[in-house]
Amino acid sequence: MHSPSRKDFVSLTFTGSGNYNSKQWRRQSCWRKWKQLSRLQRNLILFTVALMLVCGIATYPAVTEHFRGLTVVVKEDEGHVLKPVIPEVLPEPPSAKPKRAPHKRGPHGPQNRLQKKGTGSDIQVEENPIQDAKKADKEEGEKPLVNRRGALIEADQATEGGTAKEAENKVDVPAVEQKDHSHEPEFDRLEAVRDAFRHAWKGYKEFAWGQDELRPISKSYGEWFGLGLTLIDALDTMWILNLREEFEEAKTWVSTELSFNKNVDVNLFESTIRILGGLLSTYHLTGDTLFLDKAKDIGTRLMPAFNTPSKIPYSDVNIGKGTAHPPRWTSDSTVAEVTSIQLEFRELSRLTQDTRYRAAVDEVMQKVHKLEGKQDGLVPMFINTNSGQFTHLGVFTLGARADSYYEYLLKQWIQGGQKETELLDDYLQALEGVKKNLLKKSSPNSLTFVGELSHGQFSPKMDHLVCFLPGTLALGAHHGLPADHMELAKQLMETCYQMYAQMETGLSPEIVHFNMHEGSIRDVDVKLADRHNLLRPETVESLFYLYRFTKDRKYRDWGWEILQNFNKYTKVSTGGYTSINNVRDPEYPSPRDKMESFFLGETLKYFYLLFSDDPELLSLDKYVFNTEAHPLPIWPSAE
Ligand code: DMJ
Repeated sequence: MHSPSRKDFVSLTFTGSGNYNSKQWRRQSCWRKWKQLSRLQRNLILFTVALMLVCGIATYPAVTEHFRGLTVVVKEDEGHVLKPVIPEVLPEPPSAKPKRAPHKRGPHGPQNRLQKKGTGSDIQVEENPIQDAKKADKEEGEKPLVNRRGALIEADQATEGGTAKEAENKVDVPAVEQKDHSHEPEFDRLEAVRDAFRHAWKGYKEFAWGQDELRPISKSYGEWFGLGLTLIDALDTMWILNLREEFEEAKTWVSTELSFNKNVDVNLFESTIRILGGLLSTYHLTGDTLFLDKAKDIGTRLMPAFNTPSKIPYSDVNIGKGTAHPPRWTSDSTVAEVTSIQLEFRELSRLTQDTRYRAAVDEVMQKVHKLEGKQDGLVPMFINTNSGQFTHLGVFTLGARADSYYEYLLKQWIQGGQKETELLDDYLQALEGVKKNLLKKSSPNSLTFVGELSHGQFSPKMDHLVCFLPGTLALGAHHGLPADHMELAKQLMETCYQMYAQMETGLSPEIVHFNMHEGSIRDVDVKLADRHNLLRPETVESLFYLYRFTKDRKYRDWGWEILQNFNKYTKVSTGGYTSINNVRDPEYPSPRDKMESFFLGETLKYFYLLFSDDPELLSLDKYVFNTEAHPLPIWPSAE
């Protein structure tokens, strides 16, 4: 705002006759002014101009690097040369190539059919680097497996000073064992995941230590909550991948630097799933009460969010001041956000014997259960914190803003020992709603997909976020829900894989639109604005569930392809991985300069679990993963 006394105006000076715009007039006038200056003034101006020129030349490469995604590479024989970041991503070490087991069933289905047809599709199958990689893999063939680093993995199971036993609030959950995986047929793939984690961690450690997110291209960081988000999100991944040194460093940071007594606004959902969830699962895996204490601290600080007229929580909390508020522009909260914090707060109550956390989140579920405005069990995307009613009625999606509502219905039922039938009923009904309203087939390859509904109008739009669904369906079937859930899971898994395989980089965009008209050339269209990939986990997550339950190796091979493509197109040579803007341009995928915390918290963890042959490594009969891939125990049946 301007102060009242200030006036903005444009001053125009008319020079009467003569063309003041003419070059000659300007040249003469400048020269006259120059001559009028003293010698000292002239020297000063000349010196400043020279200085600016020198600075400009010196900083030019750094500036252009930032804007063009280039990085300076020093080669011994060539001096400094500029290379695009993405081609400069580190190549896979040859030994990390997949060693195919003799019974391997390679990727098949619509993608292969597309290749054979040779239609006018704009997917350049022949020139596709993924296809080339596949060919190379085939040639490498069925070589015997060689364990490269077997001896390096230690089965050290010690937890920090046996503190779990000394804890005030004793919990009888055994710390997860660290096993030697070197004998496993997938050992090289596991090592590739560990390498990827180390590379991501290297960037984070060097340029963003203790900050929320790494910006790997500019070698800097971004702050969201100012709470070391990536570090906390990654704690249990490091434990599971047996990266003990990295884990210990991070733990020291948690114990000495992490403080929640900060005047910052945090998003209730994001900090619950990433921070509270990450701390609780790390406590369970390690038995170290440091993490439980921190979990209790953040959980308590988030509680003011529930002080609303309706008891539907606000989206934001100031964890230092203990105040909460909705976003500035509305008093609505997002349905997925208020219904996907339950696993964490319920577990916090169980561990602390303080019932307030669970009471708050259970009340939300009970309210949502009874609400009007659902369609066949499908929920709208917004809920008002004053009235407690759904708003923006008539729009239904399994993507952004609704996705994890469905996931948490099932997972809470599993967590609580399968007793809370309301949750199960809502889940089953919602799935019927999906089948009736949102499930369709694409053309030409009949891929089953989940679209969206807006006031009765179907849209064939599917977010990558929806790819959590195959995994959730499979998990339900594993826990005794109808077998057709598993059939649907397999079909949707194929679709999610195709969302990667049909792209030129082999990486899925954020959103696709499926073709439904007969005679379409290809199944998937991607709008210009939707071509980004944020290193999201959902497809890898589902591949993990599908492999665990079916043991069909194709799911691992699909995951392996995806990991290689992350390495090819998103790995930044100086450390870290970056989200990209364009999955359709393998020449220049256009780095976005951000590594999301869930890449370490979820994506890499699910890759590792997908390739691990140890069904006891986070058994799905003992653990349930929160929506940020943090495993929490399934409660013993007595509770
Ligand atoms: C994560 O924070 C969680 O998986 C959430 O449920 C959805 N968004 C991201 C990952 O895509």
